[in-house]
Amino acid sequence: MKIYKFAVLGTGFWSGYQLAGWSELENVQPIAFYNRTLDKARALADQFNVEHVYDDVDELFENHAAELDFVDIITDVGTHELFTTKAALHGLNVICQKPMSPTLEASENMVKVCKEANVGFYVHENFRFQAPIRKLREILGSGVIGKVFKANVAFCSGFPVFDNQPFLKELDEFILTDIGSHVLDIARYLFGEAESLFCHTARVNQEIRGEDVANVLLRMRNGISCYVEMSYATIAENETFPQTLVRVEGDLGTIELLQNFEIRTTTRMGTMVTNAEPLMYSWVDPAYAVVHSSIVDCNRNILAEIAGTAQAETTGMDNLETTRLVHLAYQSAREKKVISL
Ligand code: 89V
Repeated sequence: MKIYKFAVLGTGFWSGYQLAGWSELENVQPIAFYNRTLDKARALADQFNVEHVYDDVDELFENHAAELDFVDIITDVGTHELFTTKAALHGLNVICQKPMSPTLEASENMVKVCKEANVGFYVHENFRFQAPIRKLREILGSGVIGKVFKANVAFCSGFPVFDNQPFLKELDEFILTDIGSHVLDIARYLFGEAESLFCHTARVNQEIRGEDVANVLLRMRNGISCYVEMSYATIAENETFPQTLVRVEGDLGTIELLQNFEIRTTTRMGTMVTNAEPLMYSWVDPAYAVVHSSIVDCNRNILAEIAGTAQAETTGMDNLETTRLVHLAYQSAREKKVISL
């Protein structure tokens, strides 16, 4: 069995979970870690029995590029383009956390650079791999609710996300890039591509730079009206973090993905209840369960393409469509107008 060797760039809050996710797959092995603070790289390396740590990414590539199959980029978004370019020039496949980069132009350039270097480029877009989202799509695909005419995809929370990820406070563009990348991707995964959008944004929390509320109304190419809402300013009796709730209405019925992974499918015959709980690996933090669990399935899907056994869903090329929605949503909010795609 071939073992696929990889380097991790960035050993912050998310990397431990990403690595735990990789450890669920038997044919991968981390070889080297880079972090701008070497001590942090060493601490994670000790945890995952990795020998080589660097605070100079070029040195890592010089010493290990020949034995690596891919890099997993988990650094802050401002470095994604540079590190992707460096890895591609060393002939390595690239996996990058979302969002790809701060601008659409840089994201397009990352896709181009990897294409020219003939390496695979994948965005670690894991929300569409969540167990309840997969199940919901399966039910939708069965045709039980008939022709869909409208939908709502919602991520509205008051979770103190800045406690674990303080850098999010400093982003000029926050929730559409951070959560919009996920939930707009879910909208595409369930309903296909959009033909137009309109967006409102707001900043409720005055201690952050960017917006923490965004409401995006999409008209999909197949005619579905899809309302995608996101908020980190929502104080509710039932805190749903980090779940995305979905409601889909068709001419024969409605599917609702509710809190606690319950999917209720209602037709004129009655309501069918399906439970779609995520797999609870031992390393999953219960506060992030459904997201952490989906890391494994996203990794498996990307690795299958690197190994040549399947096609990855979240290629850079595919994710450019989600990235475009994020940036057009900002444009719509700024210009107060409907944007055609
Ligand atoms: O997956 C993410 O993008 C994280 C979250 C806190 C939602 O899990 O920001």
